[in-house]
Amino acid sequence: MGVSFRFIHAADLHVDSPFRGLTEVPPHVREGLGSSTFQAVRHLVEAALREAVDFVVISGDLYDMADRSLRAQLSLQREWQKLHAQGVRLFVIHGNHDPLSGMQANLEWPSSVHFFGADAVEAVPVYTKEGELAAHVHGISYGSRVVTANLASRYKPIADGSYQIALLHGTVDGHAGHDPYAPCSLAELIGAGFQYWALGHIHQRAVLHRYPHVVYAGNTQGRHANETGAKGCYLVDVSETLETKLRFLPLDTIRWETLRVTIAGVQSEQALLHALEQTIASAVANNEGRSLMIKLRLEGRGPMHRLLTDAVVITELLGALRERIGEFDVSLNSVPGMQWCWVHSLEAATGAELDLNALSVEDSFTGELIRSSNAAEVDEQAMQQLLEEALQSLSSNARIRKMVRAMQTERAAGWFELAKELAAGMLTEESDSQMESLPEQDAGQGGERH
Ligand SMILES: [Mn+2]
Repeated sequence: MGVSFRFIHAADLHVDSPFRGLTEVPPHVREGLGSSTFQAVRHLVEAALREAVDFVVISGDLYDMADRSLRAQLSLQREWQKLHAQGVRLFVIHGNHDPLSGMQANLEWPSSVHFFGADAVEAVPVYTKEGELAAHVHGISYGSRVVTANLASRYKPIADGSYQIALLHGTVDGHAGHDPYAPCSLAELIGAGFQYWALGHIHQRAVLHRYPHVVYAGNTQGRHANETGAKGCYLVDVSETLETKLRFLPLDTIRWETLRVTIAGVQSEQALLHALEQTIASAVANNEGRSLMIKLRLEGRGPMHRLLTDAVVITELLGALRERIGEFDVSLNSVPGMQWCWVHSLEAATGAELDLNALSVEDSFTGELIRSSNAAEVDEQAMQQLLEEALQSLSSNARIRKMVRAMQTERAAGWFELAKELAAGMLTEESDSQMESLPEQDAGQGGERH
């Protein structure tokens, strides 16, 4: 029999992340974003004390930059002192964003904080507040930014019946869109003899396996439009029989969301604006009191499509929405430090009203286009060839070529579908407008097929 204990697993705090590339952001939003990664750490410590955990583990990337900002270091020092004062131990490994080689201020850290070194995997016993041996925490930090070696294979459990926790900053089974640092396989982690792999590096939280547990805590605060949804840490309860229970605790102050709005059935600008506002209002109401960074994405097919292909219209619509959000709930946006929402972008991925099925049987150029694209969609080689031909004019620039290639593998099918609809839409619209300009008797003849 072991002892029951409770700990928090967090990772990827990225304290003092800069929020670049956001234009036209009002001061309260800019300030909110700037302090959000700091706020998440305060929430982490509050949660640890509120939930009376025995210890906390953090699996790398505490700082956003290898050369840590002084503000970030002082903030963490202050927060860790609160844990120390309550007898809560903290175990830290550093990751690719904050390797040990980075510039660090000469600060005194509370003695209860354990920073793992980069030379070897170290195992540290950890005790409950009552002084019983609860677990061993194993870890190794990144010495420099790029670690391509398999670190997981260096972890060896201590077979004394205590719970074995391994802190690792790395990539399990490869992960699209992430630097493949410290790569390892899930099978390898499962077979290593540990009860809990506390992982960091991938910012989307995920429980990859239970018994043994292999867990990404995800980051504590979303940092851009692609890090959507609630962000936080896992509260882990271990029973005397080593039963392990996880509970997600949100720590974020600002949430990034993509809200999809369909234009199907929307007949006017007024109705479109109304639909967008309704979507925003309900997202705000369902956001657990957090501030909201919103990307609006218009989708579907409908009569408003043609209007939305005009970039000026999109810009004006976005501007109008930003103004109206400020008005439709004054209490939401005017009190400093209170919950707010901001639409950081509006994009239209809409289509004209088309009946692709009906068009595909037409004996016309449009029909032929749809038929051949339908055929290519199920034939990867044909699709690749068409894409390569289409993108040839871009391939003279090495950087663009590289970028296109990287995107191509992931998105080819999506692009193709989009291109088909776009082309069919353009052709249909063109023939519509030609029809309008033709004298009636000519339009009516239509005997010859092209
Ligand atoms: Mn990270």
